[in-house]
Amino acid sequence: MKVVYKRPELLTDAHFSYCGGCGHGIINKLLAEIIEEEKLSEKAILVWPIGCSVYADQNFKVDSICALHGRAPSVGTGLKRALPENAVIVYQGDGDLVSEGMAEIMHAAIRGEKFSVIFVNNAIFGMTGGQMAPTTLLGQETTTSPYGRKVETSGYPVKMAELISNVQGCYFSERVYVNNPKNIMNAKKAIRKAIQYQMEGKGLSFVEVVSQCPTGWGVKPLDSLKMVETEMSKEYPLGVFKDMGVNGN
Ligand SMILES: Cc1ncc(C[n+]2csc(CCOP(=O)(O)OP(=O)(O)O)c2C)c(N)n1
Ligand code: SF4
Repeated sequence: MKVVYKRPELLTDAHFSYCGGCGHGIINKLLAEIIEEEKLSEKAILVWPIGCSVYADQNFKVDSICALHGRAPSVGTGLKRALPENAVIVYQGDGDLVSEGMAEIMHAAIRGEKFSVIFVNNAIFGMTGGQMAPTTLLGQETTTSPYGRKVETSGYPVKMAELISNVQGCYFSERVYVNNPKNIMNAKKAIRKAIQYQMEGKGLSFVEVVSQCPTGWGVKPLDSLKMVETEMSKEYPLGVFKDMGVNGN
């Protein structure tokens, strides 16, 4: 019988600790597939954040390290500078990257550090109980914005993929979704490209993955998939915001 799908060998037998319907599990699986297909199993070093994905190091049979909240880009910087032949992949949630660690990621881009970032934007602090993040949508109800996020008190949602694309040291920035098969395939292409650019010695490569968090959003998993199109896409459109490999912009 022809095998059309199998679990990536790079994944352990450990069960993912994510809630049912969470986007993190899909992104983890894509990452495992790409590392395997690009034959980087011996070279990949994953830098995990603080957040729901913190236990993912139990899922991957590759070298990894967990950084303090928001500090993954600084850990990635040290690793990549010390081990330039390795593939350093920094994985961060939106609370971690935008709230706690905005300075770290921006300065890593400003310095043109040569690692890849997978930025998982679910518009909420997932692990700690669904509090408002800098990426929370206007009007979105969270445990710390029970009447909806307001501009007057909390400002505007941060569009990281656009913002970082304006930094000279950023080589590649794209936003993708993981809410249906077509978008998942495109997400895989973007993450693969980011890692390939790193292996070619280019500057920072950044992929923002808009990810469903049914638990934090207080909806059923299927409805969370729809909300990516109906709610998240208005603030966070799909797009390639910078690709120096294609047009040098
Ligand atoms: C310095 C510091 N501040 C706060 C916390 C508490 N904390 C742990 S996880 C987390 C939220 C993570 O949210 P996000 O990065 O969006 O990831 P998600 O859980 O949604 O995947 C917070 C605030 C911490 N561990 N360290
Ligand atoms: S709280 Fe949200 S981000 Fe965390 S595992 Fe559950 S669905 Fe995923």
